[in-house]
Amino acid sequence: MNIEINQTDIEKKWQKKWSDSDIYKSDLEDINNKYYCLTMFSYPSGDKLHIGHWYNYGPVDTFARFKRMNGFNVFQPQGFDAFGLPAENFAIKHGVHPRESTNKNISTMKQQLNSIGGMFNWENEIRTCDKEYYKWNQWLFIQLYNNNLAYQKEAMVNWDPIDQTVLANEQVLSDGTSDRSGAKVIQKPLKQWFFKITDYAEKLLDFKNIDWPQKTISMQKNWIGKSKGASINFHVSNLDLKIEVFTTRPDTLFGATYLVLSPENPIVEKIVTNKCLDGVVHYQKLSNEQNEIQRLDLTKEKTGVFTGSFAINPVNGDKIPIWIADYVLMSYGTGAIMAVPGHDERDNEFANKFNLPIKYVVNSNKNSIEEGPYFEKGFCINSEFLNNLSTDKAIKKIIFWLEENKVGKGYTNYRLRDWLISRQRYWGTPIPIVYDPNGKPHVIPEQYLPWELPNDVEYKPKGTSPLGSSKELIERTEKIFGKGWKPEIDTMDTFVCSSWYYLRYLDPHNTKKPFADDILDWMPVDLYVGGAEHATMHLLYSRFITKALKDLNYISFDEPFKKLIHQGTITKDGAKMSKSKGNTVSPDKFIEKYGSDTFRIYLMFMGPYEDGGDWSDKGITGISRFLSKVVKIVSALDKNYTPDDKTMHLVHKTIKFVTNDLNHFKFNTAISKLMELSNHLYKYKKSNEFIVKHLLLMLAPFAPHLCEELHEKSFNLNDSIFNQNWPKYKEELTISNDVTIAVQVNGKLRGSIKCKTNESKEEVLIMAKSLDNVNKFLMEGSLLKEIYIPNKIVNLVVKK
Ligand code: ANZ
Repeated sequence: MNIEINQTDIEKKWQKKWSDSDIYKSDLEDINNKYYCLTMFSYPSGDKLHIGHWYNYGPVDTFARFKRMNGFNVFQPQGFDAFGLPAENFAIKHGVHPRESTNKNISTMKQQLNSIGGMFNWENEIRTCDKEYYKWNQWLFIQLYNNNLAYQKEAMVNWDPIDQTVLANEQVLSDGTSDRSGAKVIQKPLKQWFFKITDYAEKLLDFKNIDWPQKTISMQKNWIGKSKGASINFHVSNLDLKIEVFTTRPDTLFGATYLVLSPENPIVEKIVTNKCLDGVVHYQKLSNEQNEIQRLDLTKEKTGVFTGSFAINPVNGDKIPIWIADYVLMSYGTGAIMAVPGHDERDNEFANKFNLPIKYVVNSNKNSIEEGPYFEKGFCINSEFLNNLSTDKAIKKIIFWLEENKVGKGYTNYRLRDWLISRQRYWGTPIPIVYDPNGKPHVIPEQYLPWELPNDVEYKPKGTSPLGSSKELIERTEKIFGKGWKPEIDTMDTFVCSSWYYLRYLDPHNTKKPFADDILDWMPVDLYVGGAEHATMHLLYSRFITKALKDLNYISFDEPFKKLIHQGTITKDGAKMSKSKGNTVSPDKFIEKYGSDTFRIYLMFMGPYEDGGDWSDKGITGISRFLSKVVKIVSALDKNYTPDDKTMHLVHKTIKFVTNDLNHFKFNTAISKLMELSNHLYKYKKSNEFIVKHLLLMLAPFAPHLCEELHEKSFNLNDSIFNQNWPKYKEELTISNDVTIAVQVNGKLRGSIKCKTNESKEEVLIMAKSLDNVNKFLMEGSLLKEIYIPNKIVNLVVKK
């Protein structure tokens, strides 16, 4: 049988057949062997999918197919994270309504996703910009609001002057620029909505029940930034006021020689003396022009001014000056510190610059009299009842003392900030809040959901929220709530949409609830695959929302993603492939030329999946040749042919390795094993049903179209190869039957013999002795000793 393959034709044929026959529709009622396999959904922002997207979806689909063939009921949905800035900016640039451009982009992307030949559950597709979806974002907001997990406050925010919007801290890069527009981010006070993720700081530090990359766990831990220490109250001299500081080193309290407040701390106004007022106001203005990242820059020269007031150190009654300085942040701890210039580097620099007193209260050695700047843990000196105690012991003792004297307490601080969800942009979920004529916010009753995004909006950014320009929205609000009522005009951060979408995928058409209770047996997601850049935002928000929904009794699990894998980054000439850099490579022309299967395998063959690699199309013809060989092997099917032992051994060994590799997401090594097998089989120019069947079954998850076609042609079955079971191997057959044994005479190699593994010693010795080159020594001398190391070496000791 000579099989000819036209890759384009078979791709079309099978994509249609798969879609018509619904073979990939998962039975969501059946949770036995459920496998929820999820890739992060994509932004329909630009025009097309690039190789990076393919690298996410192709290999994961291979894994999903492998799971299916192993008897799992796989659910692999797709959808679109369709709200947000990229879509809106695209729309503004091309002069069309975001909905129109978003839907257009989605249909292009869907077509491309289909060309992968993925086993996707399109019947469960979601688009976050559809009101059927965002209605439930609003529902989520309301549940959080009603349970004190959503609140409004005025806050200094990161303002992006190009995109004209507020950014979350996570969206500001370390050089103080926006990660999207590249603009220099400035600070601006605004009334904003927040989700109270900080209530979950401690719970979010528990990673016990999830299998995630260690690096991502560390990044979340650092982001949450737990610090244990104490809060200490200092009375302001001559005023009925106290200043609370947070310190991780309360053991150094005897060395606190001045206090520093953050310039924005509201206490500053109350304590600043007339004489110092001008200097303080001027300094506050200067520090306001800088963002947190610049202020925390350790290499920056320290600046600050005296407030004119003094505080009392509670442990020794010392009167110490109160300064303000920009290295103290309002958003961390209490926005005030006790400065210990002997033992804190920043305070040391500051004290030296402004000639403030320095006291040494920690020493590296016990009982040493040496004094000087020392920035590590050690032993207390010059600290009365703490003297000679180690730092850790002294911390415990001073906290006890603080609590007993009611001037402070043990305190744990987290770096994590509440999640700012307000965006002053159009293309997002309207926040379900209206304001009464007195400006008091009220949550919109659920019966009015979805609270629709209006269409009559000037959506180009002008610095205020575009929803404010909608007549329809203002009229709608007054009609329902009464005259003088006003709608909230900010929209939600799109990370709200993605913080729970994995729940909605399971029940996307439910009009009564965000998700039905029984469908939740599908949670948590068994495998989640996506970029490592989401380590702190999306992946932390999702965990928070899951935990909050659990506490609100909507779900019964507290982690969304059981196992997490980050695909590596595909670079082009060393730089990350991305639309903004203009270095993307479109997969389309490769698919046209080589076919989708070849392209998918080529991507997976580039290197370890979690490493990614630099794109070059150099090796793609090699993959093409590999698949042509497979076609020839299948063409050579001869029912009467019996393969030799060596071939059988290799088939079993390959099944074993490929199964193991696929279980561990090692696509590249699995492919090389399949290549090795094909090269071997190709030499014989003949194959039988066993060989063809096993080769195709193993290759099917990698080359789904080709293997479906070859499977149909070879076996005339009217059943998909993906309804067949993954092949099993026999362990004993994976062990090779043949071994080569070295034969030595007096320790010198004289030849070798081939025999079966674990052949008897007698037989091996007979074979060894009969080698010409060995026999001649035996004839010339007398055999003294026979040494045999099983399956390895024969050594004959001969005396001349
Ligand atoms: C006195 C002291 C003595 C401190 C010493 C350190 C060493 P982490 O570990 O990052 O939590 N700090 C507290 N609040 C601050 C703020 N709002 N802005 C800037 N710095 C602040 O750091 C906690 C330490 O950072 C605190 O402990 C405080 O300095 C400073 F030998 O207090 B320490």
